[in-house]
Amino acid sequence: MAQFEEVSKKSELHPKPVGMVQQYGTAGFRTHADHLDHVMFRMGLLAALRSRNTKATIGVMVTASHNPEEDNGVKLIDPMGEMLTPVWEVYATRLANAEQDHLLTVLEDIIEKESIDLTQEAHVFVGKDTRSSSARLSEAVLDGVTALRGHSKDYGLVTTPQLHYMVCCCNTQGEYGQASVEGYYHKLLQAFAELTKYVPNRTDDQKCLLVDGANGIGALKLRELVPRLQGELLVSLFCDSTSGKLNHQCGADFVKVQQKSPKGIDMKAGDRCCSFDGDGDRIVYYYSDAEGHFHLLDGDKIATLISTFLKELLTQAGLDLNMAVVQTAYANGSSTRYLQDTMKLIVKCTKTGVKHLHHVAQEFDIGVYFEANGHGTVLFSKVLEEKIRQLCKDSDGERRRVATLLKNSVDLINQTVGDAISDMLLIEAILAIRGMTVQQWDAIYTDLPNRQLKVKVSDRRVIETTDAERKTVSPAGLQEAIDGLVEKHRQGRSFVRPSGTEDVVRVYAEAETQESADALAHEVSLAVY
Ligand code: NG1
Ligand code: ZN
Repeated sequence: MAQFEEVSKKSELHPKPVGMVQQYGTAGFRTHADHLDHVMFRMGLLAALRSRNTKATIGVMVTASHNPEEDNGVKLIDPMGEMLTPVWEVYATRLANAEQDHLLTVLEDIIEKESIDLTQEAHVFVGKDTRSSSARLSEAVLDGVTALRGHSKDYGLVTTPQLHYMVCCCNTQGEYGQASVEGYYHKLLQAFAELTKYVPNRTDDQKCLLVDGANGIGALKLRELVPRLQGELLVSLFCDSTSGKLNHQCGADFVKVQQKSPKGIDMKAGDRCCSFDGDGDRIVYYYSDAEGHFHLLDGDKIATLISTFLKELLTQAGLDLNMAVVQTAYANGSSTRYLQDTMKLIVKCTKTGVKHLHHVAQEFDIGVYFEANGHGTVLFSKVLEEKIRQLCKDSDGERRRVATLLKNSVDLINQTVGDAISDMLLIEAILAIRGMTVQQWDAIYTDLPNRQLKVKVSDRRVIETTDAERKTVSPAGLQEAIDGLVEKHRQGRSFVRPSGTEDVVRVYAEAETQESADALAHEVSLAVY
């Protein structure tokens, strides 16, 4: 036990309130910041173990993304920049919930199960968002790493995808890029400049983009990046954290769920706008038309724009490779139909949570995945990356131009996880290359009107789902009731599922008209009670 003396001593400084139970969910641990100190310390311990277990650097990000300022959370990042593997999510939950006098027993159990050699070195990267609680909570993580004699590097204020990028760079010995914020900017800026280099005659109006930074870390980082875009993109930054509250009436989640523009943005008809979320891993676009109607371009529209662009390039380059778009049940029915029927792309549906989408996207040469809420990215197989590299070297003329566009698209995309900054630059580059306005992008297909609602129930876990969360299996009779309600609405579709991040049941409905979608969502909510 002598080897755990420091853990015992330090854990007394981060005591667990007796009886408190939390779960490592789709977004790690997430709750009111006052309940997280012991969880943070223990995630520092776990990261030091995971690092020894994988013989690689592990990341720990302190953030609660789009949740209100008072909340916070923590997620672990695995060696290639991906989400923590499921077995270790179970360890995370057990470690977080161990009562004070059981902590060492649970720790030893994990060490034994995974045959961890404590004499190995451990390396952990830590990052945090701009919440007022993030500074002290990330200190608790660092305490945990040190207590198990791990080495830590504190990146301070970074977006979630920036930390994922650092971890991946470090574990691939710089092959993915330099593991610094500067290295991240350098890679993205270079790829963006190359992509937009030959786009002729764009007016300032076409280069203008209004960005809502959700009063968070994304705004802070954009302020560093924008002056270096060399006038290729003219960004007006709103909700930039100088006055407003994080995620309050702004940010990607607010815009997506409320289907309206954020408070504080000064948008005129036709202006191209986008919103980040609180940790910079989600993005949605929007504009308002001459009649003042709000138009949202969510993750589904983004996936369509990107996959159409890449598919065309692949065809022009003569590369015959498999490509798929991965969605969740929240994807608008029109987007699925367009991708399948018009674009002839493979479309897959998975459970909510990016780790599920990421996993399926890895099965293809190009896997474009986006949640409707704007969280997503594109994955390229190693085989494809190599073919593109070869083509850049061996071809000339038009084929070489296309191969170079593909290469720079690969470099611009953060393949580790959804990234608002990287996605934004890619979207802007595609619109520029295709000479497309936001209205033309929006017109690719028309969304079915839809509505999302939250229902508070006494125990949301009684709802169990199947078929990528599109059907319920319990409680008995609920699915039949939903089917009966859906039948009454033209083009109706609806499903319910327990949220993994909030204590609510989420209801989704879409139908031919907004009135019909609203009515269906309301009727299904009543069936859930
Ligand atoms: P839950 O609370 O499980 O619905 C939400 C989002 C997910 C994902 C996670 C993690 C919706 C409907 N759900 O999950 O897509 O982003 O948060 O942040 O947007
Ligand atoms: Zn987020």
